[in-house]
Amino acid sequence: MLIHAITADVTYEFASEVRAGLTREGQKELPSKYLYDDVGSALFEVISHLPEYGLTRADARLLRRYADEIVDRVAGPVAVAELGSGSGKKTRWLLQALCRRQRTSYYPVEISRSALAMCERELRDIDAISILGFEREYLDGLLEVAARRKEGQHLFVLFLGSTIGNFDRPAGVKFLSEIRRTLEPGDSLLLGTDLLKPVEQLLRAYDDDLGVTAAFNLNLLARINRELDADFELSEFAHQARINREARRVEMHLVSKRRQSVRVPAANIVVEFLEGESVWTESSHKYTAEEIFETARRAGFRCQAQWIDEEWPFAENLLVAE
Ligand code: AVJ
Repeated sequence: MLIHAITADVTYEFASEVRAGLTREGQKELPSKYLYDDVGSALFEVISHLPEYGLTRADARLLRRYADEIVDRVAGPVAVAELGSGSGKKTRWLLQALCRRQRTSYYPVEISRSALAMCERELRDIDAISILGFEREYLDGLLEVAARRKEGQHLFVLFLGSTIGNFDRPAGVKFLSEIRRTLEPGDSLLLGTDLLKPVEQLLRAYDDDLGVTAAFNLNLLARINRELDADFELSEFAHQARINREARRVEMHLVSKRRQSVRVPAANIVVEFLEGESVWTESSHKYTAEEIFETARRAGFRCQAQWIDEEWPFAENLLVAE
């Protein structure tokens, strides 16, 4: 009964956000968090293995190579909270380094139940770890973790994989400030950020030859069909990656191949598309290594150290709450 009530509530929220995004004046939009249902999370996992998409491997390489150095700079003893843990694979190196130093509580916070389950399975063999997952939005989950903080314990928050890139720059600062508000001075945040790179490389990374990113993007329409009873004709929409130079980001769009109308009964709308009109589904902002210092400062942190991958420009930034 309770589970049913929660599910109904989540569907209602999805329906109202779809309604708001598809009926807005001008550019139609859908929130990128809805890309990650079970199918979408599995497709992203595949994307992270594609030759064109080096981001996840760069992140993992840095964590593996510098785990001890990173952990040495974090004030202890700590409890670890990870926002958007995904499969948890790359977090292993950090947790192992920490667990050599102390017994460690690890709290992954994830909206995807299947990702959370995968993460718990992936990491439970580490010595001296205890894992408690929260199926929550990031800030709600972080508040729950903070409420469990023990006397004298610091929090070490992980926000990896350049998920921050989904926010535009002002919203990114706001989000980091909200994290900062739940922390105490001296607590740490490890922030992974993908760095600016040549346009060609970025376009390939978000429009791979195999079409996995296209499937990842189109799955959002398939999900609306599944969960909201809509009648999107997937073959009538095309995946597109666009560079927005002023905003220094890659955008994913779904472009209508013709003039068409689509019914979304559970959102109580009929949506009209012109030929060539798009729905904007995700942004991936790219940073310079230098701008992270200012971004951190504006959110109440100090960037204490930075590690950069040379093969695929990507930075791990260790921020300390001031
Ligand atoms: C998981 C948000 C970091 O923006 O690069 C990958 C998601 N979208 N390919 C990104 C994504 C298309 C990814 N993040």
